[in-house]
Amino acid sequence: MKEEKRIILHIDMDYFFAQVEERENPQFKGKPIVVGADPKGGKGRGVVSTANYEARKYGIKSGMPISKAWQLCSNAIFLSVNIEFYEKVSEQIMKIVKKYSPIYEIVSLDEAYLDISFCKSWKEAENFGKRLKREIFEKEKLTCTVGIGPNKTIAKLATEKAKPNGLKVMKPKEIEKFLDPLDIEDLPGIGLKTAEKLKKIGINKIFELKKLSKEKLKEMFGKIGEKIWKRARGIDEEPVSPEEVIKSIGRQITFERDTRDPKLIFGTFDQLIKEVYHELIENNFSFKTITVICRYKGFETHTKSKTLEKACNDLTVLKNEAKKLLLRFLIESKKLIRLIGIRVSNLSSQ
Ligand code: DCP
Ligand code: CA
Ligand code: CA
Repeated sequence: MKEEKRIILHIDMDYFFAQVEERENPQFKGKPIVVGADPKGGKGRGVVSTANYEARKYGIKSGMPISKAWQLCSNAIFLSVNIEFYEKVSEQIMKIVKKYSPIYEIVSLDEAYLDISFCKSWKEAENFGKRLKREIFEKEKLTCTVGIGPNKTIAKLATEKAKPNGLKVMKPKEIEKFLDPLDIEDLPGIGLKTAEKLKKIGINKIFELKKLSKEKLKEMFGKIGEKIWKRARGIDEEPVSPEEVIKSIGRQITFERDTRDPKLIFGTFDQLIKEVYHELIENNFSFKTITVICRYKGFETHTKSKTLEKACNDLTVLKNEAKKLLLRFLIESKKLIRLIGIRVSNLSSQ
């Protein structure tokens, strides 16, 4: 089958939660803003959700303990996560995004792909991206970054490269030069586990990865080996596919550093539970199954689930059951924890 030439656009809002806060509170403009758990004078539990670029200058990042962010810049403006509001803003943004192509895929609150293969040239696609950026800025007073390329992987990488408030078109002939020096884990679609395995045999950069044959990669990783071989060459056939019916609602967070600190772990977990709960209520769902995800240092990932007798939408039940599951992880293993997550599934409408 002859591969069709495609043009894919990726859009990602700049420092999303913090930028929304900046917009709502113009008096904060130009000051470092940290959105996340309550720092409680440096004793707070939980993590940073995101920070604006002024705060990032101090080294503050998503996933960092809020207490560390406080150490780095106690003068920053610390704000709690107003997830319901960011969801509303996201809806407005996505309404605009969807107008630009009938083939769209919303990946998260602040991120989406559009298939804009109807553009006749890269130049036309670039102007298209500019128009989208302008409309979002005019209507929502928020900046975003747009990446355009022949597939999703390349479009996303172009966005990363152009951040913040940028627009980058990556044409097929520029891909090789761009990809070769990147670290293997920069390649979307290469999981952390895969990257770890490759590093063990001395492969750190994409150009090194390209030295492995398709057969060798298949031998190492099975079916996805071929996908990796393709990705390293900038090939990605994944279609832009519209939203599916919601089957589960989940949130997870990777800690900036692997940790065993129960205050940090449970504080973060509380944040995640609240976010999942809000989305559940927003969509008028009840859940029956709760799943807790735990990834240890070294990328070993485990899940534990509990299915209730009856569907429910009670926050206390969710909290209690989820915490019991998480506690079992902490008791069973002494390993450092890299990531925790929570998901509710078996959803029904109320
Ligand atoms: N988020 C979070 N916890 C994380 C990462 C992100 O709560 N560990 C939330 C806050 C972000 C939003 O998701 O604003 C979008 O995440 P991004 O990774 O796109 O990061 P930002 O939009 O904040 O910054 P950037 O400008 O780098 O895209
Ligand atoms: Ca973003
Ligand atoms: Ca994003």
